[in-house]
Amino acid sequence: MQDPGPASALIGMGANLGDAAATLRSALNGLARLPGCRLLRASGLWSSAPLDADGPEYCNAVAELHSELAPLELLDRLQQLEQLHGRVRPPGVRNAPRTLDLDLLCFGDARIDLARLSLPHPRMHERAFVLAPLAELHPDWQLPDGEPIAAAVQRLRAAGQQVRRLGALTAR
Ligand code: A4P
Ligand code: MG
Repeated sequence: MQDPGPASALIGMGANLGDAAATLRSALNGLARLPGCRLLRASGLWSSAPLDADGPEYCNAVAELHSELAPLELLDRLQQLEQLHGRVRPPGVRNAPRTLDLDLLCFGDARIDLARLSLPHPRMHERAFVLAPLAELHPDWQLPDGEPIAAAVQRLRAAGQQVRRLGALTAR
């Protein structure tokens, strides 16, 4: 894989075990301190029911970093942060509840198709819990078919994906 060079990286943050809001604040702090990265901005904190999954309500957010790390190096760092926050992956359980999930949504306009890293994140455009916070950072974003992000959030809400903004997300 060719290194795409420094780029803006979008990170989808999620948690639904423990004090999810506190975990996302702590994770944002962790993102802000990653070597070779600079935190550009973060969305608010959003709440939603688990989608295609069981368990408690989720807190979600999206953060944007400037990254000088290559995409796979950044993914390694995100997985280390998940571990630091007590992430357990029960074998064979899809979408298990988690203390912290950090997905790499986009890395500039890099396209990567590896088992370890698929970019852009293949499910990001089907999910109101990703698109509603992303729309705060990039209101002019368009889905691959040209649909404006605000229209996509409205469509997903109308289809039953309720998302609610809880407030600001600040690093602690
Ligand atoms: N992987 C491949 N591409 C990527 C990428 N772009 N970013 C690999 C991060 N990881 C990527 O991930 C499984 C494998 O995907 C890893 O080995 C990684 O190398 P994981 O974090 O271990 O497991 P996961 O999070 O359960 O999988 P995934 O695919 O990230 O799950 P989803 O699709 O993100 O769904 N409902 C609400 N309301 N809020 C949520 O946050 N999250 C999920 C998880 C389901 N329902 C939800 C939420
Ligand atoms: Mg994940």
